Amino acid sequence: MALTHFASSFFTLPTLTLRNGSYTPVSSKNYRSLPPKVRCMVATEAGDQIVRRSANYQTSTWEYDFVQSLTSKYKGEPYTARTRKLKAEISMRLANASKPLDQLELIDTLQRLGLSYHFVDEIESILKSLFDENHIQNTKTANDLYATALEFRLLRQHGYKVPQEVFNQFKDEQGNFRAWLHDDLKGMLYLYEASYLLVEGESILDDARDFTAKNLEKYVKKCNSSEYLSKLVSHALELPLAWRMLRLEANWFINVYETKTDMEPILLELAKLDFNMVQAIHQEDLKHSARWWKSTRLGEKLDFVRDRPMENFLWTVGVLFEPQFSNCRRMLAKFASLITAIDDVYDVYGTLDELELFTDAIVRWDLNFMDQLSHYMKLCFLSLYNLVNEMAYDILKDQGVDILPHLKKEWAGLCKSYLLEAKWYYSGYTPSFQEYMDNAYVSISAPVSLVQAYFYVSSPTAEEASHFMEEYPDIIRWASMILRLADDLGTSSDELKRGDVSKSIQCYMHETEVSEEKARDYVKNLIGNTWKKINDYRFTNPHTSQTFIGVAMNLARMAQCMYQYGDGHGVGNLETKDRVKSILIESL
Ligand code: 0FV
Ligand code: MN
Ligand code: MN
Ligand code: MN
Ligand code: MN
Repeated sequence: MALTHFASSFFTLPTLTLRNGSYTPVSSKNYRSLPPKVRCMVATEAGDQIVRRSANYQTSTWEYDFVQSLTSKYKGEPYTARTRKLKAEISMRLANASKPLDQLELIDTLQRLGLSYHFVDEIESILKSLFDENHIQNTKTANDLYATALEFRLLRQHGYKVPQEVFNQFKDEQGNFRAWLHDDLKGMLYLYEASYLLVEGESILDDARDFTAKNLEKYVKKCNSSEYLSKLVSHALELPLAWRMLRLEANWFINVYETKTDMEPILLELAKLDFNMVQAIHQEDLKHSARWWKSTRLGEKLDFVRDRPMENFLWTVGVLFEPQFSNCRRMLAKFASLITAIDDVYDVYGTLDELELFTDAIVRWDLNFMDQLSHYMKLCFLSLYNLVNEMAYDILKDQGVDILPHLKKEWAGLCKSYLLEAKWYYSGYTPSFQEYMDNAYVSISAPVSLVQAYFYVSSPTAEEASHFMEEYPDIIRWASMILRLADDLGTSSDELKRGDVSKSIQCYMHETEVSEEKARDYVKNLIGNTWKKINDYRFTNPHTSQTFIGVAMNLARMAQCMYQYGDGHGVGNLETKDRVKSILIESL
């Protein structure tokens, strides 16, 4: 094997056109002089051996038989009867609470316990009337930071844009938050959580976040960490409520709420019962999608790919957990397993020639093209072809809409973005940060996943579906960017070691010549700024399906969860194992 076997065409410029305009090379500075650690080459003459890279991924931690053996007793009567009774009692409490603050506290607790999806209409009507009447601000709770921040957060979470100026009353003449607030721990915690509902340019909330974070950190250092409020504070500083994966948060909060001195047993009982009943549904969805993945035999025949049906299913629970979305969860989990495998084909195993042929086959969506593919690529192609068609058939029979053209377009887009990265890799090219992101928000597979989820959760007519695809709402891009950036923070160090394209951090370092630490800070900052755009999207697009907006936000949350402690997806670290256990295996 010699480097000369590298076809010179590897070093020609990529020619693909991106979704957002055409590709332009920057300068020779953007090219490596030699290919990186070369462990992969293409056979240019008969008899040449193809040496491929390997990611050395560990085998799955979860045995197939173990997954299939999961069962739960929390099904059917008498659990549903008990749930109905508890729900009715809590509805009464929501309606009869005498003060607005009592109602708000109850709503907050229901949300944190993962129960608010049972009380959507009641909560909406309470918040609407609070917003219309401006209750808290007009009453003597006005100078209560805790009450003001709680109301602000709940209203913003539900799409009401309360002005940030409600917090001006807590500032002095110089515009600083008043000194006495330092002693109001609860108020500061609630202001901190509220500040994450900000949109671009809201400097009062930016200041509020910095001010409260600084003071809460001081407090945490000297507090008794076993107290209820202290637990909430440490938890919030780790990751704010607005960015947390809902099911994991509910599971955590139920356990903490149980230790609260004045907790309400009826809320705790329903929370546990509901969590367990929903978990029973998740287990069936998990078993279904794991059976499908096993039946493709891709994990076994393509031994270089990540075989992660459990982790892939966890993603889908992060995206939508409610019982009625079983079909969507099952389909998204199957796709996630396939996407994870195909991503490894492009990033690790495939030769550039193979990848070009595969991309071509997907773009053409043509079975006749299959005989051009090598054996392992035929497996990938046909399983993907069948799954996409299965999904299109699902929607056609259930909703009467033919979405196959939309799905084909998304998949062509994803594969083209994968191929462009592969070309960058083989030509030793480092794109500018912007050029990288314009492609990488697609190559993280979030747009494909969100578009697919959209057809399930919004049940659009043919016209609505076409309109959606033409408009391609910005929130798809913002959520996808967060997934991409969080993934790069968690995975790019290993990716570069094994030989992969420069990711956001490296592109930024290359472009601006800053340290890795600075580049990572930049990326983290960008995640925060992208959340501001998502928040704004909700206020300015009241006609977009709220369920779909929730799905997009949940994908961003799930990304921050999965990569919170490094590569929770590919490596299957201890944190992911614990999360899988508490969400999918152990009942409360
Ligand atoms: C990430 O892997 C990966 F496989 C993802 C995000 C797919 C599963 C999840 C969903 C479909 C939501 P990796 O870090 O290798 O991805 P890149 O794009 O960096 O190669
Ligand atoms: Mn990739
Ligand atoms: Mn990859
Ligand atoms: Mn790659
Ligand atoms: Mn990655």
